[in-house]
Amino acid sequence: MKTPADQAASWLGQSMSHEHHDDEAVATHRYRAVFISDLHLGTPGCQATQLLSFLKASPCDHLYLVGDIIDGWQLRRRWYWPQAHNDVVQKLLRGARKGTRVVFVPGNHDEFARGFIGHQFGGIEVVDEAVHVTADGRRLWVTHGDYFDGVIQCAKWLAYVGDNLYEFTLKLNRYLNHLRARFGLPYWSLSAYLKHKVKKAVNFISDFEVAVAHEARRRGHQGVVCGHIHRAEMREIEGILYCNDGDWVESRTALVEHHDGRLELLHWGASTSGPARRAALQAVSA
Ligand SMILES: [Mn+2]
Repeated sequence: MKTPADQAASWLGQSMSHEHHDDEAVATHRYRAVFISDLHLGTPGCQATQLLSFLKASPCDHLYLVGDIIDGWQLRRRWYWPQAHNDVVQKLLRGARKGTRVVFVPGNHDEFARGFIGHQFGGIEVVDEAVHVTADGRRLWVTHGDYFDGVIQCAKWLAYVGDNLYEFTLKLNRYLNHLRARFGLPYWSLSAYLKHKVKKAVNFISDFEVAVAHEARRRGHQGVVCGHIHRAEMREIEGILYCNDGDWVESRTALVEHHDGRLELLHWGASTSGPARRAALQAVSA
């Protein structure tokens, strides 16, 4: 017969040997679904450490990787793959192994994966697009969004030029934030600010959003989840719920579905350090 001490020891042993011990310790929520995109793993801009802490704190039943997960464009030019990027991939694979349904919808930066539609990588399903049904029965069309980007579709070389300019802005951004951190100022995204200003001026964002929402309606869905333009958003466009889960280069945002079907756009802690801040999830929209 087991003594209480034996039972405690075996319970402790079990919990200690649990592979997710660390993860469970920081997990504050379990979501029904999590949507993330535009991680751009393989580039210095990717905020992999922050992403990893978000993933650890946000276990879920369905995880959608909505494109531009691994940046094949940048990797082809210059190989960049630090340990933190490995850790993210391993976390995703482990999630799939542990019962999370992980769905990968490739984007334009990881279009190499579009050659493997219908296949699985370690339990991660690769699909061209998906339909997610929320707990309250809404059908959300899941697509990266680059099919709506006229510039990228019509002239790929132009997109490459824009990409180089973007890389430069991100470099400047890292430098500025390094200085800001020294002076104790919080993180601030220069590139997000610039792009917001510039693209707003040419109405790119609103054109994109309306085009995506219209296509979702044409297909008979109640909403759409996309990424691509690195601008997190959740709003209704002519009766269609338009959701953009943002990115992990600038804004560190994710779309989550709670178990009652409620959708929420999350912005992962604005600071890069401090356990209290790390744990802080700020809802930017309900
Ligand atoms: Mn993209």
